[in-house]
Amino acid sequence: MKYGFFDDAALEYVITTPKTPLPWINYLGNKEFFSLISNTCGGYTFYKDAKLLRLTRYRYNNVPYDNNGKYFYIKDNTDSACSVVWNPGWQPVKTTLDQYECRHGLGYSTFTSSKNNVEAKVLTFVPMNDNCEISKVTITNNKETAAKLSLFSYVEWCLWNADDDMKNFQRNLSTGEVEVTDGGSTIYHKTEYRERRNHYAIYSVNSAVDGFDTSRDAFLGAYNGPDSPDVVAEGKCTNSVASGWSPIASHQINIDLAAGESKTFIFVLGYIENPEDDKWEAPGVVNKKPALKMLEAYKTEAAVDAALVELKNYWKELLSNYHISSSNEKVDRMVNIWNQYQCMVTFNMSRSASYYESGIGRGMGFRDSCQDLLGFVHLIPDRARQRIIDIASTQFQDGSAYHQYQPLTKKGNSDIGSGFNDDPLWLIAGTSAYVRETGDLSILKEMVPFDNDMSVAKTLMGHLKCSFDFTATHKGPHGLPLIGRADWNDCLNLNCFSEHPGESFQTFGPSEGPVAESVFIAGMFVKYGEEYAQLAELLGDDAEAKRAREEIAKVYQAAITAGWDGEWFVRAYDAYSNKVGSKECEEGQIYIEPQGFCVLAGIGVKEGLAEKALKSVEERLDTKYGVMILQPAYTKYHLELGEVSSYPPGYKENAGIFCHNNPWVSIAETVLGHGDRAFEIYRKTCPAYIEDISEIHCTEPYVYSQMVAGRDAKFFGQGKNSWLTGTAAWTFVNISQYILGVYPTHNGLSINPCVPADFGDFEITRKYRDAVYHISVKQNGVQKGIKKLTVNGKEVSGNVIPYESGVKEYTVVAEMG
Ligand code: BGC
Ligand code: IFM
Repeated sequence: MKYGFFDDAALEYVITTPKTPLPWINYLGNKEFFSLISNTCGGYTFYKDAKLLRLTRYRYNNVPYDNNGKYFYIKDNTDSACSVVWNPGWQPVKTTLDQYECRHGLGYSTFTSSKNNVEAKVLTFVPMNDNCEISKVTITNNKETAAKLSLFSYVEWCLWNADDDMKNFQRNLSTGEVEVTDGGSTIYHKTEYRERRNHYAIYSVNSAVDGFDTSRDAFLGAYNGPDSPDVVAEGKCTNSVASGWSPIASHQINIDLAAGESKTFIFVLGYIENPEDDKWEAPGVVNKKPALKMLEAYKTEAAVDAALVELKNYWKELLSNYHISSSNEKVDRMVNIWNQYQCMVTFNMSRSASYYESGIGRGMGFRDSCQDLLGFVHLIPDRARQRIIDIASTQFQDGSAYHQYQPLTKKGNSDIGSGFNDDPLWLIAGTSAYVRETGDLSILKEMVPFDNDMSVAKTLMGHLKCSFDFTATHKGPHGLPLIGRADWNDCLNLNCFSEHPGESFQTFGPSEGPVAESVFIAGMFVKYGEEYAQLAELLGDDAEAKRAREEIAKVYQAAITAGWDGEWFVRAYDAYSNKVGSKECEEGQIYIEPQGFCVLAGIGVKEGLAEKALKSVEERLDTKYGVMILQPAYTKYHLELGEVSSYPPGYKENAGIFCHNNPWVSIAETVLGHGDRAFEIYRKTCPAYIEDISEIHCTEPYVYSQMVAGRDAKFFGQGKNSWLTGTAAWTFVNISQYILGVYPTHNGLSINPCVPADFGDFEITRKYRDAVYHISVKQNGVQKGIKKLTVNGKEVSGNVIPYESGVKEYTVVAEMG
């Protein structure tokens, strides 16, 4: 069952009922000011950092799930006998609407609804160049007679630090301050201004108002929620000026409309950082000059419309960096629009703010953001460059790293600390992708601090060496990399030995520390170690490249011996040196991660192990909704394995379908030339392909979710944690670089598709460095292999289009065969 449809021409997903199985959200904002908005107008807003600079409040994990937003209420007083209150997004009043449509576009959302022949259109977006969210609200009277209406706006301020707002609200109940000007048209949220932080927020409308409210209790009534505000029921605001408690901003505008008449209002919710240090207009009165400048810019419909055009053009230009035209509508839709869009959202959010991540827990993940880079580096290489430097700045001198950092401060989060032993290698992955994309070797020579301390800086290449050496020097008894607290699988906590009552770790392993080892990190080391060696060569350091390859060879050997279980790769060795993910185990005999990652790294291909490993995946882990992370699911808690066994079977890391590592297996299949199978794996988790089962999948049909419940779960096929997942980047890498086969190398684009036999011919336009490539692939019913490659009319040998500086257009014809 579907709850909407894709409008590809408009680059939008159209939701036709507010009652989707879960909130279906969109993200507004491209630079520093962001909002989340659901299909019922729920969501919240922040500047740069969802924890530290939150403008509006949200109540997570509440009932209903999607429960506080930036709402507009329409009260129809035309006929007192049937006076009705409704919202264009249906929530929070939930009056049944005569018409409802929500369109989520790229960085904007629109709502078109009507009730009793009154229509409301709300367009909401964050413009490219200002820290504000604009809502353009148009009300039309489609009745045959005049209409008498009142429009109320509503936002609830969060008093900036969302963590404090939840945990130390006794303080907040006294700190909230507002200021109201222009008869109520502009409301200032100036809490904290007093503390010389020099920032404030505004909510303003470009028209005279009939009143306002800034006290939540006055607006809602002390015993009501946003679904039944007293003020709206009464039709009369109270002009309340909040002092402490819970400040809000609400405007009342009474609107008389003749039959057929429309009126438009522009609301601006903005963030201001006063450039003139702590300038008060008068004691306690905010300096409003910057706010007024912002409001002036969006006063007219023409200005708002122009800002929307600018936003749409930005996205069109961005997405034109990789464009496919094939006979497969769903692939085109995901590649050209939604997958790349989701990659950009993960660039902005990492794992911080979604409807499932509160914005106060996780910030920017070291591992996560490095992987996200793989999906957006071709879109915004300059910003990717800065991101790499920011991430590397949170690394420690021994190569390990803070697992997360805060977007506002860019400092490592010491509550979470370090110890995830895959982290260092992801820095190589991200940097190598950037250098392959741009050819910019200068980044490798940039001086980058350790733990943000410039007195201990090294070049970025020096950081990568620390990353490489961290793994090379942290190996266990089988010659495999130590796992530390966990590797990519956060829940595989194999060093839980100290919790064994009466058992000493020393009984089992070397006295200096834990011995749990990861075959997955071995796969990473082989893959990204080689990428490190290539970077060393590019810098002319052949000796370092040679040394690196010697180290890689040792780990390769360990992976195909101690890391091989007979039919598939072992997942790990626990702290007692017992195998994890082996036929010897009672539960959790096979894990997906080492199968995908080792094979994509090329491990076991020439030895014939890779084929076997992927066959085992197909036989043991595959389902109609994707490949599960492990089987058989853990049915009981294993202290020696940790959190992985804490989930009920079929959920999350315990045998869920973790969408993130499905592309690893798909890529691995392309390494072996299996186009049909690679695409089958791609298709099973691809949102556009599962739109039809939205009632089962539940999450948004235009983006990937972190996890789909596995076969053992009660709700097999149900998605969870949509949007902020490395799945976005990895699937884009998979489809664009491996299945469609346009892969950036250091020397130029390589063309080597691996597609299903019946995929058909296709064309790709790809911007790369300063040129545009028009690539036409004649598939000839073949899954993999190029028999002829012609570039600008000349045949070239091999797969790589030699990059020639100065050539701006390349016309490429690739004949498979
Ligand atoms: C996993 C969660 C887990 C958490 C632990 C996350 O990455 O997805 O399931 O609870 O890590 O830190
Ligand atoms: O690898 C992690 C990621 O960093 C956060 N989400 C879950 C993944 C698997 O545990």
